[in-house]
Amino acid sequence: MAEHESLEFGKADFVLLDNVSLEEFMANLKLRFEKGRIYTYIGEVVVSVNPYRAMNIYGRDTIEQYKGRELYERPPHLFAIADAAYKAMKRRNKDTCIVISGESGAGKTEASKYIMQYIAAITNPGQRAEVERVKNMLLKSNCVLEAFGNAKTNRNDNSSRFGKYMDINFDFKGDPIGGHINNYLLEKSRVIFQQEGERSFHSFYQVTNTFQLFYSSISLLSLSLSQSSIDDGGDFKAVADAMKVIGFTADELQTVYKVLATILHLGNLTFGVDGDTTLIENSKVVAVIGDLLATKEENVEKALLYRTVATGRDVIDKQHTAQEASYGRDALAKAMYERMFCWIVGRINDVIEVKNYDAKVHGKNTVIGVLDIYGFEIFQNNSFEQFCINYCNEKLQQLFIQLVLRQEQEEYQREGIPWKHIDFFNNQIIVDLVELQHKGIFSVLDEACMNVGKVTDKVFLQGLNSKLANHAHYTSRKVHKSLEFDRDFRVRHYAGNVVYSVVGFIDKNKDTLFQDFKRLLYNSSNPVLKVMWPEGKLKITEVTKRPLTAATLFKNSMIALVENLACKEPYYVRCIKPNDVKSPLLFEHERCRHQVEYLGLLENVRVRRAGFANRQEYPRFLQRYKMISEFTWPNHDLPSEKEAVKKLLQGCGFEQDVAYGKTKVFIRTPRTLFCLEEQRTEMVGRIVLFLQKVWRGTI
Ligand code: AOV
Ligand code: MG
Repeated sequence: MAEHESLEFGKADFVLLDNVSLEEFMANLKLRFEKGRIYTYIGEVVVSVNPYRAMNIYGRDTIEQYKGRELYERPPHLFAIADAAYKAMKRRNKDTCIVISGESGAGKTEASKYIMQYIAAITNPGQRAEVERVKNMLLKSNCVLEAFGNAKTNRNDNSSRFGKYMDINFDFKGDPIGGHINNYLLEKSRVIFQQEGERSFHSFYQVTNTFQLFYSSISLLSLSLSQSSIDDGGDFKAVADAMKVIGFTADELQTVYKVLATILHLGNLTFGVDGDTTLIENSKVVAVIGDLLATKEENVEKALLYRTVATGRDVIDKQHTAQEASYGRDALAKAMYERMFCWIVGRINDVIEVKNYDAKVHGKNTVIGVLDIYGFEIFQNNSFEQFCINYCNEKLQQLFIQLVLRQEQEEYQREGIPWKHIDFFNNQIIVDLVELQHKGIFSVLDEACMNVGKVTDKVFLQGLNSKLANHAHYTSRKVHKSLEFDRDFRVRHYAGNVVYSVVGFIDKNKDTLFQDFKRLLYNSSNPVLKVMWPEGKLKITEVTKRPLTAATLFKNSMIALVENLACKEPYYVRCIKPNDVKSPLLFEHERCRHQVEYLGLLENVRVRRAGFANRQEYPRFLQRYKMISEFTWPNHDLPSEKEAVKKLLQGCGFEQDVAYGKTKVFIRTPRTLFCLEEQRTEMVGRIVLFLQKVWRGTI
């Protein structure tokens, strides 16, 4: 139970609700939101509601209040969770991770930044220069990655369009000595297409603004730009400064701008035909691109219009149709952006990677991982990217189910306490629907892509229908006439139904980029650009292997991510989006209820309570409550602290409501904790009164 919070703000921990019902849960959540208490616990899980306004709760003074404290000593806060993860890591030498989940716009990215800021603020009391450098890099990396990996969507003005997992490494003193970022599937299709009301990646607007390019002359960028919430010009400077601090050279920065400019120019290229010949209609653009890419104009033109193919022993140049050329142009634009993004992540990793650390001398270096992914999303039109993003969220929900249950179970086992099972909706069935070998949607997609001859999205849909028509979480128009279009299929996700259009699935999964482009970029005389395209050095005859599909790569990366998280001690932040209009005042009951349900928060409370609402290590418990028992105040003469706690609780009549583990006392109902707290408050009052009298000499 968190101290310093009166009931006027509702219950600081949902475990303390009188009845665990949806109504009470919602009432408490709403009350707290309205009172500006955006964080509430479920045991050690933080439930966070996006306030959509600046809160004065992240400053230095607040950090000081949480530093080194136990979770229950202060009102619920992200800082408390960050501190718990940090303490577990430091005290018990454990690798920990903080998993932040919730749908798009719920506040994950903001939370991850506050958590990193907190960790940076509480470490390195000795002010070691190298540690300060590392901290600065870690913090600065956020701004850079957001510029290139975030965009305005219809759900969030600063939506993460890539998944991010960041490890922070600590030395034996508990100071950060480095880190590593893993990035997951960037939504690169955004480079060439944005839904109505959305924008491309922030980086494009930052450069166009700064270099005074005219939006109207750039066909790739949507025109819906009146964004008071985004200051592109100001951000440009901040990003450039951050990149310089991280160590990007002037040449590297220039190359980044050139890549962005190239992509924008590519968007203006159009193709036509003259008899049998495909040609570029606005060839002036080609010269500009050649210039930007430090390569010859004719090389650019050739790569855009021809494809080198090996037929037996011969190598020939095959001309594209106008349609193929447009496809190639788009693929090039997307690939250049994605490559550059991965290269930026790689460059950041170069500078933050742990160096000169000898575990034999200094002891194990431990890790806190922070996971901030793209949240579950449903748009008007959902494609391959949404499918991947939503699958990623399914995986994390599955992990939550497993770990939250497993953790409880393991703790009871470890402490020798019997455990009672609580049912969850287990979304494993949906995870399987997507990723199962041979039968899952990804497998069907890969199979369709392997077909020789003309592979169409329709073939893929037929494959789905023949394999999955009877699946409880799959529907298509063939099975269910309520779907609007033939091209659609619907998945019943844990967080809601999503209708996906199969259009583009095959192309996006194959993710073909003609080898000619890779060679073009590899042969650039700009060395920075060249290193982004190492495989361009292969000759046409050397390229034979079929690359893994986008779906398979993503699936493998998700499986690896989950394995990595599962072997760390997890801490959870569950973010809730209060409304769809970014209002700080509106608590839309239905929207919130839906999230509470699919996140499994009520079950989370039940599990926590069916077990025990509260658990504390014996010494700590005794320290707090010893004044309420004559057996323990001011000191006890019992053989152990465990015995002393037993005696204390027997004396108060709470024997029925508690269990004694090996190192902790477990308290079943919150009421017991209340009573203990009440008695403590009363005794503390009496003791203070007594001492005052002693000081005044009246006793
Ligand atoms: P997300 O990361 O969960 O969405 P963000 O963290 O980007 O969501 O939050 C969306 C917006 O909500 C931010 O840009 C802020 O305006 C506001 N916000 C969130 N948390 C806070 C907070 N603690 N205090 C004040 N404002 C906040 V996505 O990346 O789209 O899944 O893909
Ligand atoms: Mg985000």
